[in-house]
Amino acid sequence: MRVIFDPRQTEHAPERELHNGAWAPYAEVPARAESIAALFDCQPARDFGMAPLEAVHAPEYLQFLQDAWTDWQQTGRGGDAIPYAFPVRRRRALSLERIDARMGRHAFDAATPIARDTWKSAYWSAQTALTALEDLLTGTQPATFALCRPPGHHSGHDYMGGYCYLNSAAIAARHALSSGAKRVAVLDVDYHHGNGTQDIFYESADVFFASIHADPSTDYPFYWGHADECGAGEGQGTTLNVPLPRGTQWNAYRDALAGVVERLSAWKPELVVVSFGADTFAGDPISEFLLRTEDYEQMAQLVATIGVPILVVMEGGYAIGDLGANTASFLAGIAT
Ligand code: Q9C
Ligand code: ZN
Repeated sequence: MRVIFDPRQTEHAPERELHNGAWAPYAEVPARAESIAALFDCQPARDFGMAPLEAVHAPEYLQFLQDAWTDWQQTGRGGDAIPYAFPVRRRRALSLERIDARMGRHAFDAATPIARDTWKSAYWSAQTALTALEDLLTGTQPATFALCRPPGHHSGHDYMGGYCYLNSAAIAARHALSSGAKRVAVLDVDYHHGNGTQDIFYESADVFFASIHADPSTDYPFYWGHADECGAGEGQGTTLNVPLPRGTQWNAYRDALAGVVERLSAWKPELVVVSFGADTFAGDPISEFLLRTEDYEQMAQLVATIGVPILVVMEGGYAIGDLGANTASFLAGIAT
């Protein structure tokens, strides 16, 4: 399997996050990516520039991500920039200058700090996905792996959240369309619903977004990912959400995935982008599904039955001691 990993992605290192209302060490640490990279012969990212990012994210949001840490430092506070006040829906779309207001305007949670090197790492995370996409489209292999960090699937058109700043999977999917693909599927198997990706493609007929995730009635991100969210406008019917209860094991997960794979196969995508999170693992410290290492190989084999090229993009997974083995298990199943 061709694996793209850019070491600049490990420079992003926030100190702490607000986890269930209390300060906790930041779970999305550089060692996550390093523990996976150590198992493969990785190639660095190539630079596709800003245009593919601008095709997904608002220019003002991209500028905000580049400015936020410096602007925050200029208040004299030190530490990571953390949003704490949010414009609730129905407020006017005010465009305020103060960094505190800009933080809230571009975030949906307080769990996603901006540290000194956040922009650099997020930029190279997106470029990692673009590089793996190009290698997939120009090569002969059935799949490539973008070892992205920070993750992306909670990030929307103009917002960050859930450890995500730039939506690398969405950026790759849209770049595939601009490179000539007509129908691209994004299959999100992270424990958490991929709300950012869903929002980005909610009204798009050329991208099918399907997600299996913890029921948002009980789990983050709460306000997206319910089974009745099916897309809108031209995208009506091209969003599919399958929420599963806490405690889900492989047998029930497999049945849900089989149904999703059937729907995707019937839609006939030319390419599948898999948002792969290993936080469905039984030992994950922040999640409540019960998959085992060997289940990931079977999961991938089922996904591979769709029979089209597959770009695997790394999302979450926080059991660092098992993350490499779980990811390798998935990649083994994709390639066989
Ligand atoms: N107890 C990804 O896996 N923590 N992001 C919320 C819930 C944020 C997870 C607190 C979890 C984000 C990419
Ligand atoms: Zn997750």
